Amino acid sequence: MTAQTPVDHFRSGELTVGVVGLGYVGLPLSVEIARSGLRVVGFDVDSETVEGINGGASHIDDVTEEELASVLAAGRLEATTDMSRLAECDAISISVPTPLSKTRDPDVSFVLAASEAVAAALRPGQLIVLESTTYPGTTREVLLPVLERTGLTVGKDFFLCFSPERVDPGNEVWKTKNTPKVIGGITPVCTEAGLAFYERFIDTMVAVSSTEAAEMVKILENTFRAVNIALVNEVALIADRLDVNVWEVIEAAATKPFGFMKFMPGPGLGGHCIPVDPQYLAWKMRTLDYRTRFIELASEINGEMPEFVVGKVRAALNAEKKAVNGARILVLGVAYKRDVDDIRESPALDILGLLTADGADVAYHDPFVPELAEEDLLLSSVALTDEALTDADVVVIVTDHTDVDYARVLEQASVVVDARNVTAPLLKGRGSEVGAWIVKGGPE
Ligand code: SAJ
Repeated sequence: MTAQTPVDHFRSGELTVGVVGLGYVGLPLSVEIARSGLRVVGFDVDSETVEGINGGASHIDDVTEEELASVLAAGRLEATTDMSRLAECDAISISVPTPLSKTRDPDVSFVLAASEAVAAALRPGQLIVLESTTYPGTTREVLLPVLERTGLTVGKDFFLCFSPERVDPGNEVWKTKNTPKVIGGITPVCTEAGLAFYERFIDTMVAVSSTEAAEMVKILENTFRAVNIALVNEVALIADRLDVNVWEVIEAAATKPFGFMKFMPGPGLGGHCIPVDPQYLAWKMRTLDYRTRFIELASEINGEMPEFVVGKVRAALNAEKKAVNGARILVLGVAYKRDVDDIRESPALDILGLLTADGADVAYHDPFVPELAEEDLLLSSVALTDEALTDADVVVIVTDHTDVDYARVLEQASVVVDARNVTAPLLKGRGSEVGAWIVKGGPE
């Protein structure tokens, strides 16, 4: 019987796994690991989250209460705020937030706090994997020094990898287990240990040569989206000046069966991933005296879209000889994208702010967002009654939630601005409003 190597231990040994951060990444990951037969201790600083999970309540839509109940009943998952229990864990995955600070710089304070907690409990043989999206270099420059202050040596006493989370909340097809997962270690044996561990519950693992490569993979994936969304937003600004229907043009271009990938213009770029991740790379490159021009340009163009939509509202009111000042404006949808309740970086907040600044009397309806309490926006979602629609001088569709009756909106409202072209199927064949942004009322 050959002696067990550390890698063998991760491949087939009895393991206790720690997952730090029980959000949209950590909780699905915890359940997946527990379902593979391993014991999981979930760590979170929020005691309500911890109590909720231990009580069988899932705060993450992608984890059903049945899935949670089954691993709790099997005794393979428990949540705690006691970070000292990290010492019990053979493998530790860190998926804590990596937001932007107020000055739009990376805020790695959550990663640092997690690293300190892991270091305090670090013992020989442990595998540590950072999953939070961050700039290339974070694992080696931020995590590694904190862990090596213990006197233990990476690649010998403990193993350290980066493996980007690829969770797409609400995606019914691609889930934690079946989405290919990239991983890169500080040393080759770190990568081997990471692969051996994740292969126990992830269908497809993709090894790369370093933590920097793995960090860069995720940033590329989301920068790709931000830049391509900015491209179609600029095409929208161009088409508007040429009086061309941008939505028609993109749908027709998308019939090309190769060499084209469809992105759609909209009111701007929202969410906690796509607007944020590229800025992590831009910041890192500024420290190396390099300007990431595509990222900056994409941010500039995506950032122009809220004002472009407000310009359409202004034009629609102007056609009725009305000013924005004092106008009653109803915004439909404030979440950052369809059928989610997340308002982080949502362009709707910019649009509401711009209209309010111009003196408009704004209201919003969003079935997923009952209350808004952002800086100087204190609003509650109004019921989408006929009266709410007829009373408004302009109704602006900013987020195209599925369960809104857009036919009724078109029927009841006198002026409609559609920033998502969601009304197109209803307007087909009824004249030029399709794809005009101002789809009812407005300039002749
Ligand atoms: N958006 C457009 N036009 C598009 C696509 C998106 O304006 O063609 C806007 C959305 O309305 C939203 C923002 O961009 O405001 C981001 O949209 P997104 O579709 O990229 O959705 P996210 O932020 O939920 O991105 C996540 C990402 N997942 C992770 O980073 C783990 C991304 O990698 C996924 O590809 C994406 O979900 C997805 O496919 O939905």
